[in-house]
Amino acid sequence: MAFDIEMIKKVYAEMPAKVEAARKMLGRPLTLSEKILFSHLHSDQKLEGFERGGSYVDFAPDRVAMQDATAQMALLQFMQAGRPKVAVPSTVHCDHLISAKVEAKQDLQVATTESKEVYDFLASVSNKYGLGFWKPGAGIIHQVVLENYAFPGGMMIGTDSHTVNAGGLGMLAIGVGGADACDVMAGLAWELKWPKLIGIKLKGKLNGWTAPKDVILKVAGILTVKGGTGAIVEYFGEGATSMSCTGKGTICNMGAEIGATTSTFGYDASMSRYLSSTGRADVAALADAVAEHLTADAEVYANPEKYFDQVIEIDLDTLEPHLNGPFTPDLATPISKMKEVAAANGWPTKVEVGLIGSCTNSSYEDISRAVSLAKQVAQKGLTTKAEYMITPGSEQVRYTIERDGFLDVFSQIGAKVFANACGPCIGMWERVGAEKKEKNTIVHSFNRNFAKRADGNPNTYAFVGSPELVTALAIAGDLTFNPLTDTLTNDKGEQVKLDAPTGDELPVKGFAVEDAGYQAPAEDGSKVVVAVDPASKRLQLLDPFTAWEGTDLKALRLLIKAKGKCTTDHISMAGPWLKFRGHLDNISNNLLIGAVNFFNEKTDNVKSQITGNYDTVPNTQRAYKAAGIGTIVVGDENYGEGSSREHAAMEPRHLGVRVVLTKSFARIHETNLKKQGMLALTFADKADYDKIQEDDSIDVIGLTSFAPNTPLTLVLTHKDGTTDTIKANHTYNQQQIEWFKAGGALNIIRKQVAG
Ligand code: MIC
Ligand code: SF4
Repeated sequence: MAFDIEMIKKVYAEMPAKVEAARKMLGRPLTLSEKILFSHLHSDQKLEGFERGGSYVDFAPDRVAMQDATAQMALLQFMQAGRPKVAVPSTVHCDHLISAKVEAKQDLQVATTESKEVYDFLASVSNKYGLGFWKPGAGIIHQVVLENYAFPGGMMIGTDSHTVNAGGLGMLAIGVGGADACDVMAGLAWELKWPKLIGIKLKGKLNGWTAPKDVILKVAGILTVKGGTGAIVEYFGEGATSMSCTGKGTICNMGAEIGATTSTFGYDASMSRYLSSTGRADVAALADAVAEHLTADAEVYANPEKYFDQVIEIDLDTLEPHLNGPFTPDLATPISKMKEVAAANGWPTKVEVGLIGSCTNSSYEDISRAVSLAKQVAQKGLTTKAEYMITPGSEQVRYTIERDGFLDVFSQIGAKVFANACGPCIGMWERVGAEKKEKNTIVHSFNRNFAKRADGNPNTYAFVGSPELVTALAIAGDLTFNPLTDTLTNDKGEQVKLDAPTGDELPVKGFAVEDAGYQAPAEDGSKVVVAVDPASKRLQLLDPFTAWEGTDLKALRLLIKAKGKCTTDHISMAGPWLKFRGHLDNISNNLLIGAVNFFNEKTDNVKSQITGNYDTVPNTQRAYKAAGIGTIVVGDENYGEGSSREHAAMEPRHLGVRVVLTKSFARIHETNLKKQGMLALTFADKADYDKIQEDDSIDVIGLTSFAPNTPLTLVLTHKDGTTDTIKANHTYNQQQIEWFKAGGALNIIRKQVAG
């Protein structure tokens, strides 16, 4: 039986009436996204015709998921909220803290010793407050959620940007910071700006070498890393219904890379098959009974232009396999053009390593299709030129592919199988020789390829492709190899072609697993004690941040003016720093160390206005803090793109940064800053970015009358005594202004829950 089946029954029982009420109120057919949004309004939220991209709306999500690297902060905050138990079904997944070094078993053992304190903390908090706990080795959060918890028409939030993966099962699943998760677990409403809607019609059917991944690689090329901001992407058409459920998951997963709030697909037979094969025929039967509400009204998909803000059409019959990269997931190149493009850009074309798996692409189907290529190596007398590595998404997938002989086939081409965890996808790859910083190319089926992300080497050129294409390129050892047209030389000196991949959507013999790695919480958790050692280097209980002083902010110093791409990986790096995710003061030592200083083009090297000398960003900021001087961080476009990690907002808050002023923000990061009581502002005139000078002292005027839709004024006093006055916009609503005044949202929740 499925987890939380009573909750799912309740959602479906209430859905028809809620959908009908919304349809009547709007007087028009509804998209699937609207049906799910309207049927999850919080009970205190009045039903009205919300403005897309305008209205802030309160929702009541069905569930919460957290992974170990973000759960620590989310749960440390939850512990302050004063509730005995979580208000909605919630789970914790241990996946981010496991390094990929030797192979699964050994690596897992190292992690469970190294991170014992953190795992024990997460297990005992889960036990106490009623959360399901998935042990290290159980799998990657999004795969485990898809296999166990996601359900069509549901709404969930998760403290990871790729929570959106569950859109593959027809959910609205949204990535948030830990403070948002804390609200929902505490029984409060969750607020989101009513999203815009992008409709993507998939014409034709996938065939040959083309995979679901290529759909999202193509979409990323069209929309870029910013194009989905504030929008839900809804896929439909023949290409959607003819694709597997896990393939849909891949597409939704990587929707995070276009900044989309989330992506989703209407309920169809592929989802029903997936639910049944993962032991949830009961959920499939319930979904079948309300199927008409789990997809858009027919008129919507017949005339999408009338109902979506933007419509994109992709023809799967002619879609080519793509490779996106390097250094950004939206630089899309069809494989047939790679020869030319790589030569023009000077990208190294020898593929050193091919990596498949991760939360994005580790379904049974993905692996079986990759296996069909690996088998051809022996059959055709080839040798695999690059190293090849696999990170299975869950123990259930791993166990099943081992049973079905796939791991044996992979081992024949020299593959290494890492633990069911994030590993190389998040810098937890102890790659031999990475410290030499050599220029080199890798290909992987993950979702992100920002600089240094996989192995810490800034000169690793990482390209994202489908598991099938990654496997073919690893066999060829060449980035420009086009398996559709090119041949390889075999051991007899003959020219051979790889046959197009084939595979099974789901295991013919069904999924199997011995120990899935789940631990249920105690019935009565009140006696469970959660201990945090005050001397711990990895965990630190939180102190509330101080409230706003009630005045304008005067004489803030510029900490850094970041140039160009500044993702959450630049603001709060992962890899070796993941171990401090539960210790705010220690992790603050990575504050903005990856950001490029506009004035000297260096990373982690900024001028201190106290000493006039250059030092690291954390040292400089700690000196300002000690001197009681507030500071400001200035950023470029889409600042905070990427992860949901709220550390990127809590670190500057903890160290005394008061304002982050940018040309634009990524959604989750902007909310995280607001939640932690920071001022997140944008230039009213983007050209004013150029007016910010290295020695500026900056006043923020207008805070005593801080109000929604009213810009603030910034006065920049330059070193030579001249000044510039500029306008800064913000998107704070009244509630969010209260967070700012209270010094952070948590200070308010604490009062609400106590009262
Ligand atoms: C990522 O893919 O960047 C991560 C690591 O999963 C993050 C979460 C984190 O920083 O802990 C994400 O995507 O939100
Ligand atoms: Fe883990 Fe990578 Fe997925 Fe993030 S994107 S959850 S790091 S596997």
